[in-house]
Amino acid sequence: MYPRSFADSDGDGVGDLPGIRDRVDHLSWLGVGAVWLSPFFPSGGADNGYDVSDYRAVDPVLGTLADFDELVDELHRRDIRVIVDQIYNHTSDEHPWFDASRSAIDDARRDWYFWRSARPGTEPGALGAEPNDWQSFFGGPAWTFDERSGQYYLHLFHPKQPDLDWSRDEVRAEVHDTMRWWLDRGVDGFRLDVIGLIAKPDGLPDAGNHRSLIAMLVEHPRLRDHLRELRRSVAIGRGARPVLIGEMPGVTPELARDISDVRHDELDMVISFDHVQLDHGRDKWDHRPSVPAHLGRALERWQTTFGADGWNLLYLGSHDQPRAVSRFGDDGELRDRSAKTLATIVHLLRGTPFLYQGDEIAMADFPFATIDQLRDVESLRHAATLIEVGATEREVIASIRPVSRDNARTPMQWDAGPHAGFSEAAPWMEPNPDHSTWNVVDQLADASSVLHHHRRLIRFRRDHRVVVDGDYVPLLVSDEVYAFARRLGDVRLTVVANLSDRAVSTPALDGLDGDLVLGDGSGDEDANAGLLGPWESRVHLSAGSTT
Ligand code: ISL
Repeated sequence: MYPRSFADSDGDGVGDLPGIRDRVDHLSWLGVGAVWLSPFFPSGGADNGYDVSDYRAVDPVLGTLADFDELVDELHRRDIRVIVDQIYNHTSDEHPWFDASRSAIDDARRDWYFWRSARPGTEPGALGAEPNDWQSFFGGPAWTFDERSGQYYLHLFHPKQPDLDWSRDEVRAEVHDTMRWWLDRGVDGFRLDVIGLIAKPDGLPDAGNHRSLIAMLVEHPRLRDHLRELRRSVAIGRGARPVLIGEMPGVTPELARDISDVRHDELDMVISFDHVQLDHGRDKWDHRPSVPAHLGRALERWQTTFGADGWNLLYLGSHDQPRAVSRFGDDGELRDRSAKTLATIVHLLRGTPFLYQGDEIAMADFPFATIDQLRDVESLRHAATLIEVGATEREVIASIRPVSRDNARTPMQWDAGPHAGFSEAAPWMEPNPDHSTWNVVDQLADASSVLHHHRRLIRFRRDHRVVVDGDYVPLLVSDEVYAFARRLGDVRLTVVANLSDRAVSTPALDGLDGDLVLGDGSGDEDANAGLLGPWESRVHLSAGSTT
């Protein structure tokens, strides 16, 4: 969850930790096993908390450490585990380590970060004088010139997010220490922000382009050494093994499988990106509306590459992605159905499903119309770049709307009332006007809602070992249909999903004669067994002696 957008307890328009505590019933009713909290630490404010200025404190806007402890207790009382986000590829430029580092060339912390002089033969600070050709994720060079010391520092993200040098022993020791400190406070695991980017090749060679840069970093062998060392050092002397989830843009299914293979002692799960980049052209702004069949193919590729090894992390939405129902489904007429079918797939594949806040009620993309409705640094930087080359506001919005991270960050839609029940005051981002019909209260009252469907899926997983332990059996990926089975002993679970807005004939597949255990509530399955309605999905279980 994204704490700023989940629930506001003190009426300042920004979500906070006590707000989450007040809503723990929702999580517990739904049946979630763990929550991953996006950053709530003091920060430089450039990237909504992903630029940390103090790793061992709470941003006063979001609460206090006492609020955090209370939240952890409350979640633990409901058997919900707590995963905190840890951001160590970079700090904020306002972190005391960076203050020290930039204070003088001979400061003891100078080499905790990457400082380099201008390319030989160039004028320091001039265009093209950056030490190498690396580009930042948010656009523009990944280097910023520091007038005072006459050198550049590296930032793969915003200039206010300087990269830490993980080859320094002291840096890694600080990271391990801080993670142990959070474990001592009672957390159960970590989500490691862009951990795939921490190992920088010696000499920082040119990369050619952004894709090659990412590949060069994520494939760097030293990354795996860092991960093993981190696992050993944070887990040492503890009974329970903290879960480690690493975010890795550019990761291949083969690498993710190996890194998440328990025998290698690196990470438990890897956040991957293939399936959320299907609608990217040259880059994310070069948007190619997604073809649902491609989603089936991408998921299938990951499932079959993993086979029985490693462990997949399954997700369709996050705080960095547009809304799943808008991107992969149909947020018009078929919103309810497509959201249910997408959920059915994600919950029943092999791996651990991650559900992003609001997706449980099929929250959709925001109808952005003006630039001042945007908040995200990435969207705003892109808008500025377009305006510089003469784009109109309408053109800017058209480019940003289907892909902006802002889509995921609008306030959680609790009810149809003012501010969607998120806050008593005007929220930091405008709530989606559709909260009048798409909200938690209304869906709670309707047993056929998307919300109830998610709850049934979560229960189903708890009640049926085949969902957790079963093998993945590929069945069919066509332009409309994605079908797969899970098999454990003589139990077979068969999932068939129509990912299109047209009715199609039900494919002839083994397993469809099993009991229909989960439909999408559309009732089509009774009307015509030979057809799969638009976005309809069915789940059949042929139960043997073990379930
Ligand atoms: O969001 C993206 C593209 O729109 C990704 O490239 C994203 O920047 C990348 O996955 C890294 O994300 C993580 O680190 C960023 C932060 O802005 C994201 O919110 C976070 O999830 C920098 O810390």
